[in-house]
Amino acid sequence: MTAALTLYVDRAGRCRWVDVARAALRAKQLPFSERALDLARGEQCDADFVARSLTATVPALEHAGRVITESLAIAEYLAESFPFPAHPRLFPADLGERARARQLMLWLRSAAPGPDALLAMATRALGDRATVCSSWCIADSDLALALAEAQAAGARLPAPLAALVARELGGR
Ligand SMILES: N[C@@H](CCC(=O)N[C@@H](CS)C(=O)NCC(=O)O)C(=O)O
Repeated sequence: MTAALTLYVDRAGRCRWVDVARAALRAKQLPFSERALDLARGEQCDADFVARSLTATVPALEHAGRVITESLAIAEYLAESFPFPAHPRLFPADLGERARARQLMLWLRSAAPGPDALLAMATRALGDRATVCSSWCIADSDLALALAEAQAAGARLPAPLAALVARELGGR
């Protein structure tokens, strides 16, 4: 039997990184429960959560006695713990494409790009495709969530980028 998966989320539902972790769990078709922390009230600073999470941030994934934070680390943990073919892939099988997905996800986190840089990179990343790599991977959800945030802040998305957002987040 699979150990329970618990995702710690922000109660306000405003954390894009939580959305990435949730998208990864859903893409892997794994049952999971959520525990909401009220960040405004500092529940992430609870001593037990700090000790177990190390970073005192959400998302945090609890599984088999481990607590993993950082949405990219959570996606990689899920990819390795629940591998293809028993579970759908989160990252491409091809080495170069896998590096491309990680490259894009790391850039979104480290560069924290403004709207102009984000839209320009996203346009280059898609080229004439609908996805960042040759088929869907978690970087598509990650990019769509970044674009949706920019759109909500007033950015106008070119049609291919709007289509990515609609496809990835349409059901929300
Ligand atoms: N790079 C992290 C970012 C996580 C993060 O910044 N989480 C915020 C909420 S969106 C948080 O937990 N903040 C709590 C705090 O700053 O005290 C990831 O990808 O998961």
